[in-house]
Amino acid sequence: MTTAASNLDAYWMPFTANRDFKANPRVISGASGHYYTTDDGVKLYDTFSGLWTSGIGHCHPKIVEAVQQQVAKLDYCMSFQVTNNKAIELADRVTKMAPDGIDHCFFTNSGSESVDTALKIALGYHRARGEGNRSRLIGREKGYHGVNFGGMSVGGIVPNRKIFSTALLPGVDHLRHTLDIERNAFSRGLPKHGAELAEDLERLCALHDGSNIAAVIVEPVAGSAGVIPPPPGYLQRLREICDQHGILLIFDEVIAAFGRLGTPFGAHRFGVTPDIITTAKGLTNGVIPMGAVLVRDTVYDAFMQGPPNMVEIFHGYTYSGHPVAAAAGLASMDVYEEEGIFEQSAALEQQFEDLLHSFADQKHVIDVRNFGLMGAIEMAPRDGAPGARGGEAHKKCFWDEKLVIRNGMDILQFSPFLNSKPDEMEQSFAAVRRVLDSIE
Ligand code: PXG
Ligand code: PLP
Repeated sequence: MTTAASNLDAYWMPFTANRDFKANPRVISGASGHYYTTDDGVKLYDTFSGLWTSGIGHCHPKIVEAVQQQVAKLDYCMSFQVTNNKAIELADRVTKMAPDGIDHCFFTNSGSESVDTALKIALGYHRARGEGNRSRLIGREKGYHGVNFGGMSVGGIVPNRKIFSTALLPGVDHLRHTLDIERNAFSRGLPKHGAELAEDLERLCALHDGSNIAAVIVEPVAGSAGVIPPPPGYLQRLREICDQHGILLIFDEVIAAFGRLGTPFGAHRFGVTPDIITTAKGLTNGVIPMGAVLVRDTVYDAFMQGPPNMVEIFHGYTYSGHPVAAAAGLASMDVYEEEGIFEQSAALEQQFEDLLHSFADQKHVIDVRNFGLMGAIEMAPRDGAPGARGGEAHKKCFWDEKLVIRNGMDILQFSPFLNSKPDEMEQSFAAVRRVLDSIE
């Protein structure tokens, strides 16, 4: 790569082994469609749609044009007590795409901000209804809800929490995770066993009394922890228990929304409607940072009381509903609809599942999991060196096969484009196979 090493030192990279990276930097400077390019013109195939973000592909002309036009017309305007036309339009558009009953949209700038916003909305909702005692929040082990204090507290990925353990929110409990390799290894789609784990919520209601619990937050399919689809009936059961106890159900759809599961939202795919949905990533196809929290009428309406000249929720970001981000969002919605992106995603699911499961007999592989266009190949860790195999696979794919893949420790994750070309998807997995063949 031609980027001068001296330029690199100032940059403290997120979720990256900085020293290892800087010894051998992997720097992208361009992208088009399904490929990245480096400074020196090397073309790489992207197997992860950015970071689960860019399902339509990179630099889609329609989104690029919308952003260019918007930035020249209205670059920014105050977001509190004034707004811009594009934010209004996007809120309307996204809520129309959302499940029935989810009719209001609060903008943020990322998934992490969406999650912290959703948790605050949940607490405010109960308080507005005179149930301020409902303050407990329930997450799930292995959940990822971003890195801000609220999302980290309800999250369940140990290294993300470990060094901040004294600063986590009080009053948070976790359901057990549903990953059960012993019983469910190599399941295609939803795993058979584990629906009973939803009863953990009943146990927590019995312990604290359900009337003290504000909200439960789960990813419909856990993403970051290595693609953990729910057992059939699990999400339905969470919904039932929440209804019985007056608890809000939050689906964190930062990954699942906008076609990743072949439907507009994960909620559609599972036929379960939560009270609040958090999104980001695919909202703008990753082009401009933006997130959104979508809420039911009942939640919004609970805030709309008291003197009408008073702010109803003392919360918001300088860049909430940013006009350039909203323009990127609107163009993304156009492309999703005009190009039938969600239908394309659904049509690719079987091929993707078959390709992933062809790794079942590969050495080191102990599980393969998939649902929609989310997939993972889990390798056993090398003795005394957890994460080494996954890290080597990532680097070998990059350097030897011109393929960008994502690994979380020894789990390889795949998030193909929603409009992937079948032959390119096949070739990319053939390359991954060559790499895994070469890893001890
Ligand atoms: N919730 C969920 C369900 C996510 O997947 C976030 C919240 C946080 O979003 P921001 O925009 O603040 O990063 C996410 C983000 C991975 C990976 O390797 C996944 C995410 C981010 C980085 C890596 O799976 N998801
Ligand atoms: N810190 C300071 C000093 C600020 O003035 C602001 C916003 O005005 C923030 C943090 C929050 O920034 P944002 O609204 O971009 O999240």
